Amino acid sequence: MDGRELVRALGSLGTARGWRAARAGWRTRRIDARGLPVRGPERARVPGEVTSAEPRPGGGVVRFTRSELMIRVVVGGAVFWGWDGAEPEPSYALGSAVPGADPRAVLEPDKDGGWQVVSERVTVLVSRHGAVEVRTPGGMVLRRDLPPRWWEPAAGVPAGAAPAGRGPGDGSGGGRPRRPERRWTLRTEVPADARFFGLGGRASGPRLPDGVHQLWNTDPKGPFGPGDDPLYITMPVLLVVSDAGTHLAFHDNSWDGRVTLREGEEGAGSGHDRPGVCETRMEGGPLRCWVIVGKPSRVMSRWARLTGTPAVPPSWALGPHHARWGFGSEAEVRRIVAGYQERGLPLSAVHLDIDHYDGHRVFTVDRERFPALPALAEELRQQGVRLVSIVDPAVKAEQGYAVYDGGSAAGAFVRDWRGREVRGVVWPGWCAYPDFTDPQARRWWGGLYEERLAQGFSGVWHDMNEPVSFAPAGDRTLPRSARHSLEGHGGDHREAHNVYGLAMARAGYEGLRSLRPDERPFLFSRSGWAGMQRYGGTWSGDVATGWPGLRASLSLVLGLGLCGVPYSGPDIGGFDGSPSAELYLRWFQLGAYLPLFRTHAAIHAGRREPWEFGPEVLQATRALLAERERLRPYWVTLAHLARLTGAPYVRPLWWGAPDDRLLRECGDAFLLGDALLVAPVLEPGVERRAVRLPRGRWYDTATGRAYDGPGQVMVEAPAARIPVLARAGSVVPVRGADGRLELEVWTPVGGRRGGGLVVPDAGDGWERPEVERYTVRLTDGGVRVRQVRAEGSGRPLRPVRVRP
Ligand code: NBV
Repeated sequence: MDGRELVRALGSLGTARGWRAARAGWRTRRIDARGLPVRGPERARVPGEVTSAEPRPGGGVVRFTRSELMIRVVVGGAVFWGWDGAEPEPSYALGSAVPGADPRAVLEPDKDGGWQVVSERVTVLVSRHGAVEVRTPGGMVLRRDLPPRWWEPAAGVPAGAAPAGRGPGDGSGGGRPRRPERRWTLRTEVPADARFFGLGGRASGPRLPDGVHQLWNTDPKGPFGPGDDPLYITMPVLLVVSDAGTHLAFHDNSWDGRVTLREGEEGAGSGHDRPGVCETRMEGGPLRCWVIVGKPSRVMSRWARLTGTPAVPPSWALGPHHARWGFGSEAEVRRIVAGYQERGLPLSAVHLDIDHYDGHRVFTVDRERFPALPALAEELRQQGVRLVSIVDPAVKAEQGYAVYDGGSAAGAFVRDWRGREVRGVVWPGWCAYPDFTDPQARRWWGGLYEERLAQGFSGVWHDMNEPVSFAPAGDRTLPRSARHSLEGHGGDHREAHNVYGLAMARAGYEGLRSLRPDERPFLFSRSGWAGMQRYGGTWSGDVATGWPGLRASLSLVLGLGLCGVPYSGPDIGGFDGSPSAELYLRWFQLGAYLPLFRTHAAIHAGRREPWEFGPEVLQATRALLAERERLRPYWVTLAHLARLTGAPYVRPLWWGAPDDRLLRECGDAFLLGDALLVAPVLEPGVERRAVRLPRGRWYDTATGRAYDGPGQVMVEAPAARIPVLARAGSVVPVRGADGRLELEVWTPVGGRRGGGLVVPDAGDGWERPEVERYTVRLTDGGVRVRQVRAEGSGRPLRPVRVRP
């Protein structure tokens, strides 16, 4: 416990909740002391020498004296490898249709006594001692995994034996597991110039710094900044970008772990390159990995194919949201909505936090403060404003409370090794936790959303699902020995923890889908794991108010996008305290160009309404809100393109040019789709800022001034403006003055073609709108825009406006 923690721990003892939390922490330790396997002396094991190999579809199995490795290239080019019997499934990350083996990929001996699988997109080489190298078809080395190392009880465990928690008596029932899991370590070398991205939502990025990155979803116990790691969403998904190529590596393993990164150095020591190193250590679970190689767009499209395409939010969710912990009453909600309307500020949604619950009980309403929620919801809906509800997983353990009684009767709550319901402490006091890894519990939970729909809510916001149980110190979550179903395989919280939020999202999403089959659910979740995009998005969590928090907001959104989770955004203004007018405005400017555009703050924090910061801020936010609405068709297009191609809406500048080293370093600007480059101001007192441009011509959308990339330029960024540049030749669908979709076309450079895709809004149901394709050319007669159709290209049917 560090000093800060100790002070906080002692302070919390002064309240009833603090005492309960202290008891919960103590109970957790006691339960774990008896419920976790005892770790005795261990010894390290490596695979040994290669002995034989056996071809199988897409690759084959290579055997070593003490281990075996299976390699499979699947259709589309992703590579899977797994040690000691690990297969792609079962997996929480993978979508419903895991691609089949690519029959053209064949295992064959290589000249050094090892084996190789050559496929169209990638070559995998396995050395005699179990090192695995991934190369491009041109022979460039993208990564080299050294032979892995396992730690196992010194007494010896046969290679490939079933891990703990899988045998009879070791499942979700009870009893101490027979023996500990095998921990493992894998050291990977990457090119000296490689840069690392991803690992879930990280506050210090998007280029990940050297050092240790934990893989354990964590509520950081208060507002966080760039130095805090880990946060709510961790995932073993790493994107590695180097001159040799880009690849994504995913260790499909939800156990507690850590990734230690060290960037390499070119020409280090006697002129040799020092490779970059990534060391992955996991406390248990399978040693298996997916590797996807190619251009960033291709990598992300394969990743979406593997883990499922991102849910498309309903169009209204792409508009502005206003949230607040502590509205406290219907009257206050009305006051806020009226405040927007009176000032001509568009608003799409209002979010109600835990203060609208009855005594913090999930799926209830405080009837004194919110006596007629369905009527309020309807009234707001008439005004074009939706209501979104927070949903916490912890259920007050109180007999007579229908949700608790129902969950208990359904056997839906997590139990300890003795078979008793696990208790934790959250807002309502002592709570039980649904086991979302149990399909039956998910069904039960999903049905509860009927109550939310009946209250008039249009979407849900999952919170506290790391999951959190308050404790004055240490890990604020369930005991690691707590039992989980894990889809019937049985296991404990060490394996279930990181997928808890993901499984809760699944429960909510599937519940909403079956309750309201004609509408796409709107769901976003604080915690999650690889694959969570199938069910919805996320948000920053409690980002600290301050300039570092503003920077962290962008890092989170970019990093999550590269892990396949494209819909997210920060609490505009930060979660705690009171931002200055300048900071609030700069945050609002950034938020207006991120997928989830939402102001939010803690119960005792200062105001976050745009009119609370003076007339200049109000005027500037009004313009931003109007621009967000004007760009709504572009946002709808980006949401559908994320579904179709896996490309995040918000992309790093190196997206189209991963070999541009200067762009790889650049974390203070981003691409919004193919057309726009957004350069937010992330520091105080700035009037102009440097922007690094990718290749091509870029127009400042405010002044029309053209800049040619690659290179760095200075652009004007006075307080009221966020620099946004448009790529020459791009087509941006916008909402015209009459509300119809128009094409804003940015003049291409002479002799170069441009173009773009547009996906019209087909409502909030499941209809798949047709993608429109446009080409743009600069001819003697001016800018020529054509729509490409099956029967040949022709004039676009939509109005066109050429800019600048
Ligand atoms: O429900 C209250 C808050 C919520 O406003 C916030 O957005 C979440 O990240 N919640 C955390 C729980 C309490 C945090 C101190």
